[in-house]
Formats: sequence, C-alpha cells, structure tokens
Amino acid sequence: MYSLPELLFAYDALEPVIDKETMEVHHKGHHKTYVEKINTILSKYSDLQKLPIEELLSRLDDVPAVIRNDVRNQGGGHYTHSLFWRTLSPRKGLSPTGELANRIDATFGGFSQFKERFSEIAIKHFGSGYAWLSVNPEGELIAESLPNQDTPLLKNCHPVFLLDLWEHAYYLKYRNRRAEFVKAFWEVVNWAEVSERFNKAKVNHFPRQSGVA
Ligand code: MN3
Repeated sequence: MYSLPELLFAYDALEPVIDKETMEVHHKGHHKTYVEKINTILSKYSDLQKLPIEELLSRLDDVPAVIRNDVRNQGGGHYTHSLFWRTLSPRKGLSPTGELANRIDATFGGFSQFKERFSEIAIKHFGSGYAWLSVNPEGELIAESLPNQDTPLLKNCHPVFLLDLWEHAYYLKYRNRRAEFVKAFWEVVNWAEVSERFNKAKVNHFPRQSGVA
C-alpha cells in the first residue's frame, strides 16, 4: 500500500513563491486523495500493491484492463506529486550542477535558454497536466508537456524534473495568471535533487557509460 510522503520542508517554506495555503491543500488534500484512491483501486490486487509506484506506472500493460485507466490517473497522481515535492526547495537561487548542467547547455544552448523553452511549454500547455524534463531511451534530454497525470514513464523515459500545471497548484495565489506562477517557480527548484535524478537516469539507461556525458 502507498502512503503520503512527508514534505522535507514546512508548508510555508516556499513563500512567497508558493503560499502556505496552496501547499497545505495540495499535499494534505489533493495528494492524499490520490494515495487513498490508488490504494482502494489496488485493494484486490495484492501483487500490484507491492510494486514501487514508478514500476507500476512503467508497466501499465501488465495492469488488468479494468483498472488500467484508474491506475494511470490515481497512481500517476501519487507519483507526480511525490516527485514534485522532492524537486522543490526553500533554498533559493540554485542551478543545475555537474553533468545535468553540461547536458542542458548542450541540448538547449544554456540554462537560461532551457528555462525559456520549459516555461513556454508550461505556459502553452492547454488544460491540466505537467511540464516535464526527462531522459529518453536514447539518453537525450526531452522537454515536453503531458496531459492530466500522464508521466514520461509511459514512453519509457526517465523523469528528472516536472512542474505541476493543474490549477490547484497555483490558483489560490496566482488565479488565472499561470505565466506568473511559471516565472516565479524557478526560484524554488531543488537543483541538487534534480541533478542527482539525472545522474541516476543515465546510469539506469546506460550502465556502461556512467559518468560519461
Ligand atoms: Mn497537483
């Protein structure tokens, strides 16, 4: 069974970028509900309950068709939020390090160009979903948006970074001004965690090339 992970910082720690009330509702409301629902959906599937959430979503074809879409949505909601909390930090002004920094430069032309591209994707995404940075099976960095609770795991990509674009992520403070939220969000990205996730993604996909750009 899955459980709601504790935040590594206080609900008000990301102020003023993300306000305390939004964090509380988002974590203790929205995320908790995803956890409860995926546990209910899997209550009769003890073998699936044992899988780490990342593995469950990577193997949706093995999930019985009758619950597959619910697992995709509710399990997806648990995975995306668990990852989102870990990639946020109250330590402002950080930037990517190590290989991730090099690869962002090589792929997007620099960190500021990457931020521009990712922000554009996030702002233009229609409706609910997430902007993602992931590593594809060829080892390339991919910036894209996906609808609802879909994850790059569905395409055999390894997620390293995401931005929640559901209105519940910003509406209390930013109302309909998603672009303002996207612009402010960069201040609270946990680049140490994101850089580490990139290193692990590379190792997973390219066991013989670990440590090589
Ligand atoms: Mn959310």
